Amino acid sequence: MDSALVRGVPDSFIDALRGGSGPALDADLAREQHGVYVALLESAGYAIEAVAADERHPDSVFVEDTAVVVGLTAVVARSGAPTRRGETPPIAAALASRFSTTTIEPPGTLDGGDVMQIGGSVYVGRSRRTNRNGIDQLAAICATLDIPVTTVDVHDALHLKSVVLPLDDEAVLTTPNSVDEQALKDLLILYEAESEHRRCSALPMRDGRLMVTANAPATADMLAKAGYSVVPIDVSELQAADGGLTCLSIVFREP
Ligand code: CIR
Repeated sequence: MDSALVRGVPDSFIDALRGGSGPALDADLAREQHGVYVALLESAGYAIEAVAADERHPDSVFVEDTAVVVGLTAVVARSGAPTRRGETPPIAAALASRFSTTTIEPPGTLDGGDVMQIGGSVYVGRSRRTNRNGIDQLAAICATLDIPVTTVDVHDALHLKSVVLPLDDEAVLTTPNSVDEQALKDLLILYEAESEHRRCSALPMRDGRLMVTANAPATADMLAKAGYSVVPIDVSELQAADGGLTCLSIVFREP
């Protein structure tokens, strides 16, 4: 059985971290869009485990950043954003009931949004949030599981998966000039439409459909022509706080 761990949107979401400026964030709209996202995952057959919203942590809806499941191990992250480090305990507890658990220790930092799993390999973004020491700790865990790890320098994005998104077992959707693409040479790279710079996020679901953000119709069209079964979804308010589709869940197979 495949499960998705999600977390509700707190009212404090209006204070979420964001790289740029823009209109004030709207927690009610974010909650509504998040509800559609969760319903879509449910319609694809995921068992949903919803962790209660946490008012003390405005960014806690972006649950992907708090932990990574590799094999039968859950790695509890240590965010490069100190204000996000208190988000992990309930997520760690939910995962500890299924997996053996280990934690990224200081001075390592790692955000789950920098960890991409595709075709049996792990790619980790070295970014403002994830440092060398954090990557080394994750790589040591993966080495015990025989999972190859490749570091990808992220030049111009918050996280690796802000701009490089797995579409299936071999292809990624990428924003040009955002990461060291040489590190992705074993993957098939599809590019986001130029007119939609940084707008597109995508999430492949277990039933074969591909969630794609509704504000990137040209990219969605390209993906549909490439054979993907695209389902558009509007998560604009969550994107306004620098989130994408992957960051709203931790998806795993029940052991
Ligand atoms: C942050 O800056 O941490 C949040 N406002 C956005 C996190 C998005 N997470 C992700 O892409 N994995």
